[in-house]
Amino acid sequence: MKRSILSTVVAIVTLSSTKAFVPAKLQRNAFQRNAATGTDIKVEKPTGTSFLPEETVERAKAGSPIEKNKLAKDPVNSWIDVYEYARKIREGEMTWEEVEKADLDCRLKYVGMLHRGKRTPGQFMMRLKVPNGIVNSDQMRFYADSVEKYGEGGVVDITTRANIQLRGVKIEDAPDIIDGLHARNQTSFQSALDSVRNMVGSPLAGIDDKELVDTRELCNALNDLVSLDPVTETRGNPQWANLPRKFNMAISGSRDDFAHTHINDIGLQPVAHAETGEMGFNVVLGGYMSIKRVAESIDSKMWIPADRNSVVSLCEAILRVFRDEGERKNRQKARLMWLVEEYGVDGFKEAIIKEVESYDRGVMIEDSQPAATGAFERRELLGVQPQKQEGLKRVGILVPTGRLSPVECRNLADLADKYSEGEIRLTVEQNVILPNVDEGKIDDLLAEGVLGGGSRLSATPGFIEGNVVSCTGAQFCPLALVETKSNAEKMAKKLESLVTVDRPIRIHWTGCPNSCGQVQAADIGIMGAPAKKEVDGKQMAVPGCKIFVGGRIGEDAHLAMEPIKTGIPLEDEYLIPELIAILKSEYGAVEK
Ligand code: SRM
Ligand code: SF4
Repeated sequence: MKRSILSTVVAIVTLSSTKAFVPAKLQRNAFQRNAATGTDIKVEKPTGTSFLPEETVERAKAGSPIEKNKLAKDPVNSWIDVYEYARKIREGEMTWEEVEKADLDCRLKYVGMLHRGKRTPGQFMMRLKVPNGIVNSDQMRFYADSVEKYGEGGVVDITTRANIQLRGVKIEDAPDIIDGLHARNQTSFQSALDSVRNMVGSPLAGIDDKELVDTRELCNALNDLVSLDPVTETRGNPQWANLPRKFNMAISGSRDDFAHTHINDIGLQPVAHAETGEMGFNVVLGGYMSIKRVAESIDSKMWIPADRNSVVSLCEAILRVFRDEGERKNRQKARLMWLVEEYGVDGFKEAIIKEVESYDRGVMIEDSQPAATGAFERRELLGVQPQKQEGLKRVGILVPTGRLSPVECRNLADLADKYSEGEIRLTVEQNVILPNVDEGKIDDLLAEGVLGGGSRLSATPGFIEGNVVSCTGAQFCPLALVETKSNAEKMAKKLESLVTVDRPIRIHWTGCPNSCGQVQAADIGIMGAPAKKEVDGKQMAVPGCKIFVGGRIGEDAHLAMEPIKTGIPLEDEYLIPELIAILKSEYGAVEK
């Protein structure tokens, strides 16, 4: 097993950092043009492929079309190409249609830019990295300023990985947005395609009276591991720029598991060591959702202490093995779970221990530890809730389906400046939390016009409306079978008016079987699917859905693998009665 040459450098960078929580260092632009040598990024950074062992490159050569694209021109080139394309388009030397097709559809994803060619030709979704889902008011206003010029399609989405996506972006504008993000300590680099995705942590980190681990520093450290070049200290880390597939990591900070560790490739679940009492993490592996397979994470039989060195080393080791040994031909079998199964859990554990030992950083991996027992109730994120700090509260605000207009972004930024020292936390439920609100100012906050009246944002939503999650759907996503966000928001309002429930009911929508909206984890999951209905005596194909019931999250997580209904037309007349019947039979709803 070959070790990458940068491992040692990364070790020095990660080990030398302080233990206290510090935000990732201010990032300089990854694109620093070398005046002497022109614009070839290869003189600035090695390629992603240069880190792969020969054997892996050979497999990639015979691999999927995406592997061949990555070999034909290394994805790290996109970090510079986007500037070149933008300049040429701005100067009238070319149009976006003339951008090399493999760049347009594939490599620009390494800048976080996904061409929405099917729905809005020439415009892109730009996905960011927001480690631990923490943003500030200045960043929120920057998002609004960046998309406003694109009119109706210029919106900002909070994603199911507590992340931000900017919509409508044109190539010629991308450099300014990327530079603006980097100046604000954020990036869009390595947020899509075969990259490590946004680091999910606890949205209550540092403010939680039941916290076991503060996930902020760990999420920042892992974000830096995968997307900060340890040599140039600029964004974009070639070492992890050619993975076999997407890779998800999540760190839970409490027994609530707000980070959803069970549906991530690596999930860290906080558990104290049974003998020493030291706080650490049980490591679960391989959770994912896709068209072909949906898998809950499995116990890796590993426990590590909850310190930065241990967490970074373990994740680096798993990533290294995954990068070099993962499947390169069949993308449906390339997620981590398949590699773990190939090794067997014990064999994989052995390989990871050996890899971590080779780093020589003094990290000890132990057997997984018994999880805490005793009653524990998963807590609420919406509304006014206690914090560990006396006199302060956290206030969870519903952002219906995670969609924010530029005006709503600015409204949130203003609220944050007024009540939470500019800080805004994003959740995987696509909502926000204002932390550290002075108890004495809660009434003022709740009385703010932007949280009431006709506003979409609310700190006191109903149990159904407040818990809707939705993927992007047909408005922008080329893979969608149906429209989701507008249907989800409308349908939740309707249900709220028709039934009473006595607890939050999580209804998730997803436009296709990729399940970005995580329908298998929902109380009720609605997945876009074909359906038929009778029109003038004839069966007509219409947009429809499958319905999943009974997914669970938290300590007792469980995925609902099979739909209980299929082929339901996505219209009130058909869907509402089905949902009301499920709400009544499974969740004790009473019709109004
Ligand atoms: Fe996803 C592909 C949107 C979370 C599983 N996902 C896509 C693409 C990129 C498809 C495309 O080319 O357009 C979608 C972009 C649409 C757009 O314009 O926004 C897309 N996924 C999303 C987001 C935005 C949904 C949302 O509205 O919140 C989420 C972005 C997260 C982020 O910030 O990085 C998103 N996607 C997820 C999740 C949930 C999670 O991570 O907890 C999953 C299931 C978990 C998983 O990955 O195992 C998920 N997305 C997929 C898959 C299936 C993966 C597989 O192994 O096959 C695809 C298709 C693929 O990768 O080939 C996909
Ligand atoms: Fe697009 Fe399907 Fe993901 Fe929804 S679930 S965002 S439709 S890929």
